[in-house]
Amino acid sequence: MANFETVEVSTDLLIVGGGFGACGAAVEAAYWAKKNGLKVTIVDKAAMDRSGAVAMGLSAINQYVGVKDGDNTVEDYVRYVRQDLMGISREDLVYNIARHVDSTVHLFEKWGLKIWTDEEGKYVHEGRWQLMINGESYKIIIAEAAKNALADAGGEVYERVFITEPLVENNKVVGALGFSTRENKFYVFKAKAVIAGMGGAVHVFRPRSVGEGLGRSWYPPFNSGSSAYFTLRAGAEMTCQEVRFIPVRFKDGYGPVGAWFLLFKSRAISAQGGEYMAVRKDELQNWAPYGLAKPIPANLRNYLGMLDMDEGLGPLYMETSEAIAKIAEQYKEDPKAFKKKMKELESEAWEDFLDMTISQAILWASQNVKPEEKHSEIAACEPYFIGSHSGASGAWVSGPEDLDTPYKWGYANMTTVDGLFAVGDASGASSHKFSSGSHAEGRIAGKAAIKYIVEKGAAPAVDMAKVEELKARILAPLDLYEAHCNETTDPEVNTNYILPRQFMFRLQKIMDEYAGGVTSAFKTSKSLLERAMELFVFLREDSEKLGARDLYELERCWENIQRMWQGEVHVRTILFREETRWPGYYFRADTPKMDEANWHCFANCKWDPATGEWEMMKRDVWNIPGV
Ligand code: SFD
Ligand code: AMP
Repeated sequence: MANFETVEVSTDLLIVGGGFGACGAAVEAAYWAKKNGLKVTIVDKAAMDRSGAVAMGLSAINQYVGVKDGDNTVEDYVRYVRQDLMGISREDLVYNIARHVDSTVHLFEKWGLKIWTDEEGKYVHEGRWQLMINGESYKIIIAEAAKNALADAGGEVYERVFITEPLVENNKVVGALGFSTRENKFYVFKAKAVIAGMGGAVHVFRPRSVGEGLGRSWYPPFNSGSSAYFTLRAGAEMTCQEVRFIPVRFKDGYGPVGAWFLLFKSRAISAQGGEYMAVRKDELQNWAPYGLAKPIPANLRNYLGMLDMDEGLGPLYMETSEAIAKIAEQYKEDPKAFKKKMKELESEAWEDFLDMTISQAILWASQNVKPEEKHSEIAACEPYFIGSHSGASGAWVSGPEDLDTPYKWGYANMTTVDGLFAVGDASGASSHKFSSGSHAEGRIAGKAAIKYIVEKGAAPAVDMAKVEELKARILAPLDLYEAHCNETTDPEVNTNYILPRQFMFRLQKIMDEYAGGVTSAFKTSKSLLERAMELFVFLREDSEKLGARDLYELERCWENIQRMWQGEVHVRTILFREETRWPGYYFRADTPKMDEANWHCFANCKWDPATGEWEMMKRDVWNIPGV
């Protein structure tokens, strides 16, 4: 076996991941841990200052309810999420996050984040729920607060340690395993409770950009399905694994559209000039009641544009110049004021990208796009798994303790595995939490996890013989490569191992062609999905033959195994749900309609670590009474 030192770390609470959910968990858990003499440890595969989805920054905070200003109520937010997810959401979780999210945003401001304000000092809204920010350094600010809180409570931070397996004994989590991405060190974290916050997944589906553009995607290439893998392998029940997210974005640079649609009130049109949201309004009747209420769900907005593309009416364009001209029109009488407004709008347009998707600004510059003069192409991205945005996949977690919810078996945000909590993209059916809501959810889980440790936290009984076995399995790709690399002249071609890049291409081909990716126009069917399952048998078999040339490739191997699990659970769940509920995310051509009578429910599943068997199940949707 490759020679790796084993490093054992004992802690009370272990937080795996260092993104928005994890940072929220760290801040809150550190506070309660200090009061109770407990230790909190956080582990990120990257450097927390720039890790996860917000690495490049963001230009808006997408969840702010505005309770103190009387703008909205928490119940309004519950209705909004219900509507956007076509009726399928865990309203207890959405409610819990919504009632805490404003205080999280106020903390962000206190920690130094610049939220735009108007002349009266009020927050500038992008839309009803979104606030504009100067967010290039958003992640640094949030990570700094988490690190400060941990330092104050005597906690520990591990960066560049990649978490692979959960450690579970008798359905109780006792820690996690990982390895350093810089040195030959294998980590055994022993903990009384674990919070999973390792984001969502990208590159499960073949991305639009391949070859030299591989890695340019909307979702950050480094979130690889670790949360889904970790919770599934722990034996946790999962939910909404069929609900992928496909954002519409400025094409190829993946710049955000929210500011254009909501702040600038821009239209999107086909190459023929038709505004698909208006031209195809009648189609929305087929998706009643959700298609007929406002705002029209994100997937249905996508779907109307996709119908144009299917009919060969593409490309689709964002009418940026028209939108800018309309806003500036009111200053027309005063040439000086007009010029000033145009300059202001132009700079806002560029800042929107520079704050969060710099490559889109570079693409605009390289293609001579001036948004005030010329419209810009938009397109549906490849599918991603991001339960905190407008997707919903994640673990099935216990509801808030003080709410009369039917989904309650323990502490808030605890999965069905004792002591294992999930936040952000790792926790399912509570979409539209975004950066701020993920942080708020992290705070909720951080507090609950410490309570769990105080009340029930037993010393973790880690079976070191099992750890040794897992260590050998985790490091196996290095050994396999070493044993066979001299058998061929090109190390990329070998009958005894497969390198992670080729393995990823195989996974992506299956997902793209059979599970409704870009090249199959997001359409799939029972037969296609069943064929995907047949191909998965071979893929799973070959995952045991992954080879790694170095530490980086070892990480790539495990990232792709995690992607494979995310892909498989996705295929299984679309197969299970025999209807089409989220056209615009995926379309099951053999069951093309929404079936409220049979499928107004959650599609949940579970993998049994003892037997390796999968179980699929329906769970009822509960609406908060009176909401
Ligand atoms: O508008 C391991 N999001 C937006 N939210 C907003 O509030 N405003 C916006 O402007 C947003 N936009 C946006 C957004 C996301 C993306 C990808 C883009 C644009 C391009 C959503 C939020 O970013 C998202 O909701 C939160 O970040 C979710 O938080 P969390 O904690 O669930 O995930 P994370 O922040 O990505 O962090 C993941 C962490 O896990 C680490 N990690 N660590 C150890 N071992 C492993 N194996 C690991 N695997 C991953 C990561 O390093 C990271 O620290 S808009 O354009 O849509
Ligand atoms: P985006 O940049 O697309 O992620 O959007 C940012 C926020 O605005 C998210 O909360 C979206 O759900 C929302 N949003 C984007 N476009 C629209 C639209 N056309 N109508 C309603 N909400 C939107």
